[in-house]
Amino acid sequence: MEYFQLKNIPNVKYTRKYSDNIQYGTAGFRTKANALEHVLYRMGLLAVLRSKVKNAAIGLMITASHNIESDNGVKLIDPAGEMLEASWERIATNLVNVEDRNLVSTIKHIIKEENINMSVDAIVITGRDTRESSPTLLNAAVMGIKALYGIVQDFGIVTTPQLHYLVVCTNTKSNYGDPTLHGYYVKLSEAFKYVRQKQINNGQYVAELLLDAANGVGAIAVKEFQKYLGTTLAINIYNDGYGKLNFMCGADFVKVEQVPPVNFHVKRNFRSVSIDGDADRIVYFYVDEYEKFHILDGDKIATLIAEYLKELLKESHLSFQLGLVQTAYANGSSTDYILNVLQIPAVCVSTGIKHLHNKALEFDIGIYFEANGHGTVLFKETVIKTIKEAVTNPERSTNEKEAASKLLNIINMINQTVGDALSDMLLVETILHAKGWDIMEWEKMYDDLPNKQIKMKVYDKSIITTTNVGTQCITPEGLQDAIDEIVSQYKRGRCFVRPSGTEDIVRIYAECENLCDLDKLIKDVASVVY
Ligand code: NG1
Ligand code: ZN
Repeated sequence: MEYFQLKNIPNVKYTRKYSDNIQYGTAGFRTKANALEHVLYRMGLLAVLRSKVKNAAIGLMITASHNIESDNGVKLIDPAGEMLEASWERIATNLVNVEDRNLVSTIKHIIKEENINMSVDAIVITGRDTRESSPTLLNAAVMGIKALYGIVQDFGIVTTPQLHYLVVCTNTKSNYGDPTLHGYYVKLSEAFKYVRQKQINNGQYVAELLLDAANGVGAIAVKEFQKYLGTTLAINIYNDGYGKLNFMCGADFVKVEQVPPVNFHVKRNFRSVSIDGDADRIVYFYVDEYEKFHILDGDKIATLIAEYLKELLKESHLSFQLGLVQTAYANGSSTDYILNVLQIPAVCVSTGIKHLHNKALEFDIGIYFEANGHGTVLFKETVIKTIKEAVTNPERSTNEKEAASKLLNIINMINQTVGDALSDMLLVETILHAKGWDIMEWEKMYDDLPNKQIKMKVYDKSIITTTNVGTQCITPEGLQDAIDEIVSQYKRGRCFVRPSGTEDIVRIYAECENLCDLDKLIKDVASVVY
């Protein structure tokens, strides 16, 4: 393409109206929705360039996940479902922040530097959450995509994991699944129903749960799932879209506040779940007969999955290298359990799904979960091939073949393209069903250390910089020493401070052996952050 065809760029409607710089952060660009139109237009342009470079379809998702309704955001999804490559995050940040008069020259520069063949067709697969601002932002992105002659395949309102799935299926030409929403629901629900077969309840396990959908897109997806699941799982949905998005509900609220969501009919000792605003996170919880709240978070989900996979591998006499990837927000007890009881390697990486996903790819079977409930399991192609062979191998015993067949169905139930609240829910339900467990039985796997997370507004969060997967402050000088001094006074104490990559706040996480010490520990640390 000759450069003169860039003459309609920038589009007058989408000029840069804000002078503040914005960063491609933990999950793309996120800020107040009304400051994002030019960002979406430019990300549309960039998605086309990325698609041409990779000669594959690229995803563009409009969401701000668990953030408040007035925020919004955008992220690009690479061809195999991964988050955008780090070097392109820098390109994106630069492109979004340049002056309008430098936009064309910046595009030309990217084309030259990345050696982009502009004659290659570009496909951008778009999706959005239920936020009021999302349609306007989608229009801006589409204008950007069309300005560089890209092809738009819009799937409308979808969950973030559904969009990852659609990108992967489009690029792998049906190897992973059918690139439609129907294909997504069929793939996951058929595998779920097959494992359960005719026996819907088992032991203490009852096939019914309460679900808080955060008033987000997850409510739409769950209702759709219900059609495919039939009577195999009864899901009672609360916060299904009529209330305010993520307001006192959803997985982030329940995990951080450690209380049930609003507008939720709590049933004592009853299995309940909360998903977040774009349905990529899930936590389980229940309230006991003494009104005590119990949370079973991403760590508990990861350990449950790891233990079950280990059992199935043993039963099928298959041997693969299992690994579990966490972040520093993982409860210390979960890491001890993984290392000492499950005897599986546990690796800690920086916050943000891309770090977990990339690390998990290093194992034959890599399980990754953030404590907030965002995670999935990745199986190497060679592993899947071996399991498939085991299912039909006449030299194997019936037991071995059955275990291998269960493994295969579990693989089909998992959205390997990214953490997916609904796929994770089907997986947890399958495991609890297989074990005949209720939620109390599952909780007994290990006891969480008392823990707390708070958000702090500071004048400028960029003053705090960190190292060692976000657990040690480098600046401001002296801050880490002060934190270490406080933490050393608490038994099994651990506390760290890092600036959020998705909100204009600083996060403080603390855990220690005694619940009665926890508030003091976190308050003392908060007082030195000011
Ligand atoms: P930040 O805001 O950078 O802490 C949060 C979550 C991440 C990840 C992203 C994207 C915590 C402590 N942090 O990132 O794990 O999920 O949002 O949604 O939960
Ligand atoms: Zn989310």
